[in-house]
Amino acid sequence: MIKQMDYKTLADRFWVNGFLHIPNFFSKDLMTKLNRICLEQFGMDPDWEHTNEFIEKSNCEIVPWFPIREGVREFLDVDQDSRFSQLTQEILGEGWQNLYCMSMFSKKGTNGQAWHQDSPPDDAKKFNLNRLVYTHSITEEIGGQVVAVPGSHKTGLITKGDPDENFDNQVILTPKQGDLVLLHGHCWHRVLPVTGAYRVSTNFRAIPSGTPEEITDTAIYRNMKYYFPTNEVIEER
Ligand SMILES: O=C(O)CCC(=O)C(=O)O
Ligand SMILES: [Fe+2]
Repeated sequence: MIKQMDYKTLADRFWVNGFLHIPNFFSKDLMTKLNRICLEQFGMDPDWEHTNEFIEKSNCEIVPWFPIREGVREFLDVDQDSRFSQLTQEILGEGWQNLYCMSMFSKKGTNGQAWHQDSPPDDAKKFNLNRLVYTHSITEEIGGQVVAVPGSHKTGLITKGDPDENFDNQVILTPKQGDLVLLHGHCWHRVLPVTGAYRVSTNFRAIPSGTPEEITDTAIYRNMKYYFPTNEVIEER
């Protein structure tokens, strides 16, 4: 059980770095159940949903699925977990909202995702919070580690440059089954290539009060801005 004071400490740590990795937040039983549901949905070789242009430019080779939208109630056990909500409230404040729950599948031999921000950092108060739940362990063999730059949620637009550059101050996270990773949408982040059989992560995205629901329609990469509703590169960088 996390104590009230601990939520405050965790939220403070989140706000310093723009991300926070909490081991063993959810039970292995629940995670194993959700992972099985994801694998039943995706299989091992799902079709791409994105355009070739997007995949080439963003190195983003994931297939998304929205289980709660599809009525898969098992995912509500995460969504409605009171510790999960309390921690979110401590980070985002009164009036925060769920945005959507998105599971992401990557096949063996895919590139992961290049450096990006999930939403435009024009206004520091308007952003998405990624609440990433790992239903299976990420390991060295599987690949797909999450990489983030501490403090980059406070520095505005991600710099132009090599989509997969190694930064001296980057931090590599290797979440295990049941771990929770909280990641500010303006914090620079990427996912390393997937070398094992497959990789699944599930993002329970949330927004603070005053943030429009369309905030994640536009994502920023080091080489482009991309607009998902029309699958268009809206700016080359
Ligand atoms: O799958 C992950 O670990 C991170 C994916 C990501 O970049 C995101 O959900 O915004
Ligand atoms: Fe992201």
